[in-house]
Amino acid sequence: MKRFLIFASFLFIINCDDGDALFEDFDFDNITVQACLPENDAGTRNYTFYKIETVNNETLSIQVSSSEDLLEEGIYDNFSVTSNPFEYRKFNGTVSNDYFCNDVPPSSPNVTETFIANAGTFIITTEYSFDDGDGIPAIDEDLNNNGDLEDDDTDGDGIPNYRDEDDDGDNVPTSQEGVNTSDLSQSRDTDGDGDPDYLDRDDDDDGINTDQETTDGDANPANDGPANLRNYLNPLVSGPANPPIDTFIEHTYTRQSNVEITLFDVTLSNGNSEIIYEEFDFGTYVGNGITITENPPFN
Ligand SMILES: [Ca+2]
Ligand SMILES: [Ca+2]
Ligand SMILES: [Ca+2]
Ligand SMILES: [Ca+2]
Repeated sequence: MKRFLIFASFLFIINCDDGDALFEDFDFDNITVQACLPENDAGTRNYTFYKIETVNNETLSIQVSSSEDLLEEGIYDNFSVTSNPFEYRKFNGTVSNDYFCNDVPPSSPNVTETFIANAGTFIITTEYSFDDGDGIPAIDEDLNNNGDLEDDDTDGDGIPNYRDEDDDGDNVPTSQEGVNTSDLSQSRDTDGDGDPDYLDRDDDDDGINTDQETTDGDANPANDGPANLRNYLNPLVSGPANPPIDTFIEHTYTRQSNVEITLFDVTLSNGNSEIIYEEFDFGTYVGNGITITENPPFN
């Protein structure tokens, strides 16, 4: 039995017994993590997370059984590879993307080498990321620059700016308020008060908030007045809604789950040789975006 103790996630080993390359390179660092997800949303859920290295036809996979929804934000620990198989495989041909998610594995390509973990634990850390579709990177919606995205809520509607599609609550979406995404400081500022329109609830500074500059009874100020100069951008026209507008537009954003898998004290064995990792970063699975809709209370 030969043992290799590995401290990094990159490895090139020659098996001295027969001179063959044990692994072509075992470099999975920049390969996308894919997943077979459970269809049930209760009871035991079975996941397979995997990577396919297409140059040398190698795969890494880990099967996880959990009573919890691993796509929900949280830390899930105390997994053991003895009950959640972690495997390296080498094939004699191209491995298709649906190889792992089929109930019956395809007859080809054939597995030519397998290393199976016989010891080790892993932890799964799931974090959410959001996109409000306003074109502004989340980091640039951290207005007070304190590294906390949750405490920047310009309009006080309970939805922080980084996932608020209408940051100033004037019922004109941020994406339609002249944002210069390559240089935010050059974004449109109609009244020149230093607050860009997307963060200014009274865009023309006529004393009437933009959300109230609607004369046709709907909650959309962007269809009142001539097309080339809407009332909410014209300080000379202020026809406040009567009765006043008392609703915000419906807010939507997408949410993605980022599922990071880290293994510890892992021993991979093919029966003849063992490879030991103190820590192995499997990678992060990024789930499909889920659309979330909110109707924040008007203020
Ligand atoms: Ca908000
Ligand atoms: Ca926003
Ligand atoms: Ca505005
Ligand atoms: Ca106004």
